[in-house]
Amino acid sequence: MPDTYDPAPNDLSSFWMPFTANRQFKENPRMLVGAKDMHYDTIEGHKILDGTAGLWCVNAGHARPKIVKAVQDQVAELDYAPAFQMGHPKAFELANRIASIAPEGMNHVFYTNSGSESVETALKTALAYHKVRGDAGRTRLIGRERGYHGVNFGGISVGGIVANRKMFGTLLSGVDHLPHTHLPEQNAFTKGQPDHGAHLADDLERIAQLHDPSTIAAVIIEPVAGSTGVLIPPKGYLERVREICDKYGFLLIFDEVITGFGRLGSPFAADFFGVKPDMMTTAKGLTSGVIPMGAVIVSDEIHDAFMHGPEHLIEFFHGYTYSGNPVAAAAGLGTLETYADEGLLTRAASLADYWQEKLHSLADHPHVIDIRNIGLIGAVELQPIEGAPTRRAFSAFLKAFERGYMIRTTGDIVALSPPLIISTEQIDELINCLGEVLREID
Ligand code: PXG
Repeated sequence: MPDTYDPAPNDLSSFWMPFTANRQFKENPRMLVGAKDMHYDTIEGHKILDGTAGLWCVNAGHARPKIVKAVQDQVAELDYAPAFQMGHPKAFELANRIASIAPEGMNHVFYTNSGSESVETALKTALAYHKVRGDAGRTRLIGRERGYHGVNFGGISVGGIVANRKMFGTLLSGVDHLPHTHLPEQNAFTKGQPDHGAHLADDLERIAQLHDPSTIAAVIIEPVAGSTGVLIPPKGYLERVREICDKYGFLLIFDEVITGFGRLGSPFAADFFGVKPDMMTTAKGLTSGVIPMGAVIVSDEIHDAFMHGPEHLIEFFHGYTYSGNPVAAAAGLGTLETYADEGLLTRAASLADYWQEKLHSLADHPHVIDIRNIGLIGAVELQPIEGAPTRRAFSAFLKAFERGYMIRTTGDIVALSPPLIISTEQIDELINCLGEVLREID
């Protein structure tokens, strides 16, 4: 480190920030310099209650001792090992542990470094799976309107968030989309899964007939759509999607980047809803956000289909320099151990009723047009200001931050997803703050 190193940056211009209003931020930066358990520390010395688990990832809370120690020890012991044609024990150990909490028959793990890479990996695995089985005509991929599957080309092609797609040309070909499931007229203010909307899954039948079922490789959906503003699957919807996939031989990919690792009160949304996909994409909670890491959890059937041919040959031409990186694997092991020690993968189930009641107490507050919740996820949708969409929610975000609370907004929706260690008193604090902010903003 040079002698002149200054830990407080005094020039913000070089860092082009992701998904950020750069000019506005740099005029008035919100700088975090520390974190412990449920709180961040700002550079000004204020404490901020983390109502969003960072970006839906810090499920174990911040700076948890076992994770910190696992990372510190690992970086000193084995910092990096080549990921191709070489191994190190912790990547195998972590894969076994992931398989042990995954649904039955999903015992294989392909490592990535992010949710976006998990999605690309799952889509490529689906295409290659059909090809190695001699069904190479299955090349189409089906996503869903308002879906978020990261920011790489496959992910934005099957994704359905217009702003994330419209700048980037023609995207992947051979993609179609199911309709989203947001039906505010019928379902507004539903607690948990809405009653109406299972029929929207039948659109997959129409898509199947339109393209011919034998051309479709896979369907990818978020069991609970997060990024778009928390859309909860209507009762019976996921079951119906699974049924249609089975009928025609489509692989079903659950994008569990947000729902994986305890967010709903079970290890995965697949467990929560009792619907088993063929692959699950994960990231975020796998390492509680500490070190970038993702994993695609794959059914035995898919994995085994690749294990043919001469044994000296590479079975799948895919992988990343950092697939199963030792420090990330150690972070994953420390994280899973913390989840197990503290029962965090099921803790949201015991908090869900309390969370739901508190959240829905905001129903009569100004600007609120819908409230949605499931597990430890909540969304409060606000009436947009006419001619200035997103402004109302963004001012709620700024006001909450001033008061010491981190919330997240997308469009005019406030999304909440606190670390799974949150106490009931902290839930009260967070929701009370949001209530006050809603009364205060225009
Ligand atoms: N799939 C899903 C379902 C996600 O939610 C990704 C893929 C991509 O993950 P990476 O690790 O490449 O970012 C995500 C990410 C928000 C928010 O505020 C959501 C995400 C990321 C950042 C912010 O809703 N989801």
